[in-house]
Amino acid sequence: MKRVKPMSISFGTFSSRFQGVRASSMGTTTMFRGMLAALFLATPMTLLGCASSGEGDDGGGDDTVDPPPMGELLIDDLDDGDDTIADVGGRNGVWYTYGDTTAGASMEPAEGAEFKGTADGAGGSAYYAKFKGTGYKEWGAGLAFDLKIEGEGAAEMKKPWDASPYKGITFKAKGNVPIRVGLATTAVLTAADGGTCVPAMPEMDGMMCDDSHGKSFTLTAEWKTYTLNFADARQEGWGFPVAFDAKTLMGLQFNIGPNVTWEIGIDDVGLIQ
Ligand SMILES: [Ca+2]
Repeated sequence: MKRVKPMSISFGTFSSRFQGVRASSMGTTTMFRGMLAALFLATPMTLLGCASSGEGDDGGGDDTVDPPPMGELLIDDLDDGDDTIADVGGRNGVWYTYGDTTAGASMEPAEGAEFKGTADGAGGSAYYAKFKGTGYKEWGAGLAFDLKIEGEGAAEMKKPWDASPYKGITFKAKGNVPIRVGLATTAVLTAADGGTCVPAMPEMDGMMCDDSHGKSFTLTAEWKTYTLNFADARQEGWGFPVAFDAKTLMGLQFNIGPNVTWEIGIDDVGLIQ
């Protein structure tokens, strides 16, 4: 509880909570709420904007809608409307949402509810992942999916998926707030989430774990294609520092900061070579 979160981070979501399979793990971390609230109040929007520049991120101003990732590169285009990512390349995880414990806060899809795609996706496609909410004041909320699940029922386990043959990820997005896209790996996740991170203080539920590598993106009202190269993914800096290891990718997170009313859309998530 002595660590100091640096102010130079790009987007201060502590929401890198990677919940259990099908969002069954509700043990939300609530520490640092005051610290994080203060951080967000102190984080100027200009910083958020600057954090998303460079190397073709933010779509590069291209207004056209790119085709969805094809073949083995497709992680999910949502177009089957269900909560499972595309059954390609041994990937079979599910979409879910999570948020902090602020009383009165709400989001849709609700935490713990089965995720469903929303009609009218990017590029005229059938469905996309719509995520909206309001009232979260601690660290915010997130939309995420696991990449690989083995076993069923009580034996379900999240497993790493080897993304090292690829350069990064791509996705289409629109929305009214910045998001931080996190690449959760085993080194930052606790055992409860399929990882190897050991909390500094076990009674504090994940302290200094869950600081996923990632990057912030500023969205617009129109669908745009964004990319996140693995080489550009950074931890926010408040957790145990670890090297990014694409061999142990567990899932992707689309995180929303606190104190915003948001509505975002995600579609056509894939890998880039
Ligand atoms: Ca779609």
